[in-house]
Amino acid sequence: PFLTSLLSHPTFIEGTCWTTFIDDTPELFSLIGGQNRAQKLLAYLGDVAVNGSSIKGQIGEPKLKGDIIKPVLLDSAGKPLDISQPATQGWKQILDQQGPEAWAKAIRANKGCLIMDTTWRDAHQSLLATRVRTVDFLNIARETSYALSNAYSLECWGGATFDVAMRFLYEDPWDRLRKLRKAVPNIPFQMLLRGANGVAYSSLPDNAIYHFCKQAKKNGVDIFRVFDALNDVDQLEVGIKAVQAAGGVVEATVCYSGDMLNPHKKYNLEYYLSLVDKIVSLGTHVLGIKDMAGVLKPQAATLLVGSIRKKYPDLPIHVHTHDSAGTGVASMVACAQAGADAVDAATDSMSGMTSQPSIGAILASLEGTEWDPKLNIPHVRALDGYWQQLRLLYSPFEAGLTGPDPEVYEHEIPGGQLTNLLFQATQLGLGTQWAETKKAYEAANDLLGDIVKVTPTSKVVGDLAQFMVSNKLSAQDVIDRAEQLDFPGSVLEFLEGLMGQPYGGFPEPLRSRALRNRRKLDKRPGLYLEPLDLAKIKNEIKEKFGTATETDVASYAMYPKVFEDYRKFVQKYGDLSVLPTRYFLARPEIGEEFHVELEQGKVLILKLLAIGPLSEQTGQREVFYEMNGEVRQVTVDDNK
Ligand code: 3PY
Ligand code: ZN
Repeated sequence: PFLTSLLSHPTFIEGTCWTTFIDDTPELFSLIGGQNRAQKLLAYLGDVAVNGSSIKGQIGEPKLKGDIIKPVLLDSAGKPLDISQPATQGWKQILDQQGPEAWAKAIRANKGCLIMDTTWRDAHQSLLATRVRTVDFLNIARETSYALSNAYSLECWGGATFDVAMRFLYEDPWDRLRKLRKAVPNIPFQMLLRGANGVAYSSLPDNAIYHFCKQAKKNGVDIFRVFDALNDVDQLEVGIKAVQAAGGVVEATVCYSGDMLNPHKKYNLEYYLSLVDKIVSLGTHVLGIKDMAGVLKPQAATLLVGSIRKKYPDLPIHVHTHDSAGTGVASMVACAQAGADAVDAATDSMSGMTSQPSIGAILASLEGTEWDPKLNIPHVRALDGYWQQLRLLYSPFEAGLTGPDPEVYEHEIPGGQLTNLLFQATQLGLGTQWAETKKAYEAANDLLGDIVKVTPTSKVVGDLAQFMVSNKLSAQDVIDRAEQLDFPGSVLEFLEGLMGQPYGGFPEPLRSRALRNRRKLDKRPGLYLEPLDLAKIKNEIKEKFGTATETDVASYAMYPKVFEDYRKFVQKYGDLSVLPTRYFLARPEIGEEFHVELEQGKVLILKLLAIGPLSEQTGQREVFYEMNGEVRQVTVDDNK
């Protein structure tokens, strides 16, 4: 019967699958570390069958059980569009042909307000714990290249996606970038770079940032949104210079915090305008405004963008927001009207709340006006048909947000962190914990001097808030007992100066009391860090794992331990990025058939046949899979 099902299978009939058994044709398999790739995959599948998924943060199984139905884009005559090849025309072509300066001029000269789509980066970082996998972007990449062909950019890399890919998804972020680049050659790719912190949580030696940006550009990133979590210009400068050296588009960014309209708040229009002056003098192609918490109210947006536009008529402006309070669409429309050249949005079913505002709502609001982003609305909607299903596929990572949170104007928690903290509070099962955490976050921010909060400084405030809640400490307790308290590491790093200098200085006496004998940096930390020996790192990786590329070196420089753990995982289970998400996260039903395309044209047809009884002696079980018609068996430790 196995053979019959194989022979009648459409991929077999079309000749796209392997027709010979794996053991007979080992040369067809990529050999990694001497082991058969298919056998490694089975080891993973067997483990999931016995023990369930071990992906951190996963609660339960995907709600989506059936196949994902891909949308069909129609042409103006209502016929399916030929998308056998990716689209070839977009802003990327102008960038490649004319270079960053001319491209920025063309963006500024463009009539209308363009859209950056964040679905592939910030939207899933903010809603689904950054867990969306490469295979699920690739499956919609070609349609995306058409539907968003006039987009300013696709944000698809950087931020938390870099370490989460390795840490929790067992994927190489560079491999993701290369594959996506190939699949979408026409839309500029954008990444989020945390200035002198790269994609890490505190500063790295400058040469690591330069090396990283060079590799990012080489492997497919076009536009680098560079920010510093304290708006520290010295820290920002490191990122800006590194992107300039790599030949990328610099989108140096002002992080918006507080409420500019409130005269009692720390960050006012004057503060932002003087920051913009400094950023412009460092040489940026585009000015980014990053409202990471979603606190930029429409009136503030009009004032801020309008004032910058007046002062810098030729400077392209690109605005980012989160929809946490529900004002995202109104704010982005206000930005467009005040002279922004591009604003951020996410596909409808991955938008709203802690994510970006809905692309459909923004398009509807601007349609037919002088700010029209000129995207094909039916195509954009069709894409969302895919993401509706994906949202259900990733349901195990939903944080359980139920609606907008106007309290964000007080606590100012960035979108991605809000979801995270809510998730953790819910996990603890304490009904009051969430409200308490938000209040503590506000108090912690005040204690630290009302700082700009975005990765990594938002983590500092979050860690201090959780520390206060779990130790039942008031703000006054923290100050009074600072010399005795065992503060979270991130708080001490911030106070030491390892994340740069906050506007208005460090809080005293808290800083001195908490640091005790630790040093106090008053200049950017990179000045105190020895350059990394990148050649030595490469050799070490090679010695340990057999191969080492420049992008491996860049990963190692950012996250040495995470990178090593990831490579060890791959040695054991192979590259799992090709495994469909449903089977990555949960075991199939007995007898359910599914396919894994190891490489183009190399398809494994798999079926879980049985899970054997627990051996009392070994604590193991045998798992039986049918693979391309042959029964295969793996022995798995039962960890339950
Ligand atoms: C990140 O740094 O990952 C962010 O998304 C900041 O907003
Ligand atoms: Zn964001």
